[in-house]
Amino acid sequence: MKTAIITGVNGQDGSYLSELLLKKGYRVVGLKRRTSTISTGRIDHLMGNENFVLKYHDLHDASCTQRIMDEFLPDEVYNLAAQSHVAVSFELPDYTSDGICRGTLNLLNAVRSIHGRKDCRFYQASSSEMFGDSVPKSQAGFNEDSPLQPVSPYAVAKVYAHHMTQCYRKAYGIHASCGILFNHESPRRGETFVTRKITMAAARIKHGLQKNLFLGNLDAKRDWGHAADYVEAMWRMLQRDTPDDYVVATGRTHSIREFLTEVFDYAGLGGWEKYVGIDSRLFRANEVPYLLGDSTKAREVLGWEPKHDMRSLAQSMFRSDEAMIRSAQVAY
Ligand code: NAP
Ligand code: F7E
Repeated sequence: MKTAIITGVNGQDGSYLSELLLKKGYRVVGLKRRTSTISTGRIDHLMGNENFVLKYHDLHDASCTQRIMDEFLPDEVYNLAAQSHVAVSFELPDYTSDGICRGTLNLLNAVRSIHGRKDCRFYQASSSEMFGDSVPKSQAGFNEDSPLQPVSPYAVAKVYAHHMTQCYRKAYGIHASCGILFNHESPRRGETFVTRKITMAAARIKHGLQKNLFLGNLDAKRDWGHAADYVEAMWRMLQRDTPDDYVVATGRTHSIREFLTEVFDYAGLGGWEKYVGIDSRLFRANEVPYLLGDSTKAREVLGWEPKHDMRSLAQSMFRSDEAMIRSAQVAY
């Protein structure tokens, strides 16, 4: 039985990846940080599985990282933990950078320390935010060779972690791969990211629980896929004989405005303009205006393909949020 360690296990991607690996027969050691309120909603359904182990860990705690690595001698490590909100990273630049930079380095050092005792493979959650405000040279979008031009503390930190992972791969022969994932969402997406904010608001407006929705820049464009599809690509990267970096994306881009239209029309609410206001406080100090990913390499080398597009994603997120409201109404 293979053992995989997942940092940020209770996050959106951690929950889907845990499900995938447990189905494949892995023992999953999920790492979560201590929070003052319970934060296991996305993984509660896995707690009864005897192959699922939950341990406390924090990106900022190097000794804990090393101890866990020595205790479990994992076959695979997926580094998904991060303060992952771009807008928040402008308010918490030190905290965001420390966690992503130092936290990734702690993990790489811990993997290096067991190298030789164990063929341990490492996955780094790199991000399309690293392309920043640059313009793709090809119409197909950004690929693995596109220049990185980060414009937020979050993205700058992710570039550091990305390069450090490549550095440890070259210097020490560690099987370390970076997935440059474009935005991926799901019904489990955090409630302050724009897609989930929109689907939750539409469901609440439809059921009379909310009147308005306030958003920032509606013109930014994103290449949105489904998180369940994207964790499959992470796993495939670590099954290759050779470590490498891969862009994971749908190859389609849409504005926030288009996502709003899709959700509000699907909800039967008609034009979103009746409900949506613009709040200048939700604009960012720097914006990433346009993201489109060219995942040709992942498709050709990993045999990976996304199953969802923006439309099916938006609709499934709305349905899930509406179902939650309906079940709450029945309960009360
Ligand atoms: P997420 O839902 O925000 O999950 C992040 C996880 O990291 C949570 O479990 C969080 O714990 C944990 N975490 C935060 N700070 C930590 C710390 N100091 N120590 C230990 N754990 C900590 O993010 P996601 O969408 O699943 O994304 C997974 C990874 O992929 C992240 O690294 C993100 O930056 C990256 N990424 C995401 C996307 C995307 O579109 N989703 C695209 C590219 C890259 P709490 O629940 O306690 O906060
Ligand atoms: O913003 C605009 C905002 O916060 C998307 C993270 O997973 O993907 C994610 O980062 C766009 C931006 O995601 C609101 O200005 C307008 O242009 O949903 P988001 P993100 O910043 O793209 C990347 C790939 C990651 O790696 C990150 O971890 O939507 N926008 N109005 C808004 N965004 C938010 N959050 N809230 C608004 O009210």
